Amino acid sequence: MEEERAMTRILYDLAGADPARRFSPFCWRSKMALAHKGIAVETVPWRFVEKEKIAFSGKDKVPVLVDGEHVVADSWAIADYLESSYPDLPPLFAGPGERGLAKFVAAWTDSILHPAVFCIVALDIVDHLDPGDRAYFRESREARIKATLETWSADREGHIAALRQALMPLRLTLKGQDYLGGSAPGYADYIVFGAFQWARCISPAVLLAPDDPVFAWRRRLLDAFDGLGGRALGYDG
Ligand SMILES: N[C@@H](CCC(=O)N[C@@H](CS)C(=O)NCC(=O)O)C(=O)O
Repeated sequence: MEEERAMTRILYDLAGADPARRFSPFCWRSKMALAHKGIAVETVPWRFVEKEKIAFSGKDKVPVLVDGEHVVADSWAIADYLESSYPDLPPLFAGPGERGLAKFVAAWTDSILHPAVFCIVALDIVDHLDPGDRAYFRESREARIKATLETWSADREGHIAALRQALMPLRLTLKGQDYLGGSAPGYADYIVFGAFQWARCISPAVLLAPDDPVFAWRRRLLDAFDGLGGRALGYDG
């Protein structure tokens, strides 16, 4: 670990059994934000039970960014850190107003979108986890949802229909503009995109219909930054 930290810039990034399978929605926010700014980073695969590996950050969750002397945990804190430390690189927020609105987007994503995606992909996550992570993931998530993952994720088709319904505000917005911030992508887009990357990297479920404006928006973001998202190990759904 000391060796890893001695290197310039590192992002601890949740991985499955295959270290190339990087499925954390929060880590995707940070990876897209770093790419948006054109900041190179080495990502280090991290598993749920490897708490001691990131204990130096004071947190038990990823993403954790180590940038030279600076250690920043939490995706929102990382976005703020990047904005304030690299003000000359392309901004993640067009201004303080857009940053404020992005807080709403994060709250909507965390409270509505993530639960809607989780009930579709929960069992696929278990299937792709490192064996050492499986019991921890199941116990911690079942305690949180107060149900078994199997009960929670029964009726996948019904959950996909409910997700598509929940996406209506996003769909209506993206009917009239290419990105949430207008004509160019910004941090609000990466927040929402992280949820779709979570699903795409871990589950063969098809979340979006090809004629949905959300589908075209996701395609644009999959192709951004030389296909950073699109090239990631995952499925085509
Ligand atoms: N608010 C945090 C949430 C980060 C988070 O929940 N990360 C998950 C991976 S997607 C995690 O590390 N979980 C560890 C655990 O559940 O023990 C952020 O925005 O970075």
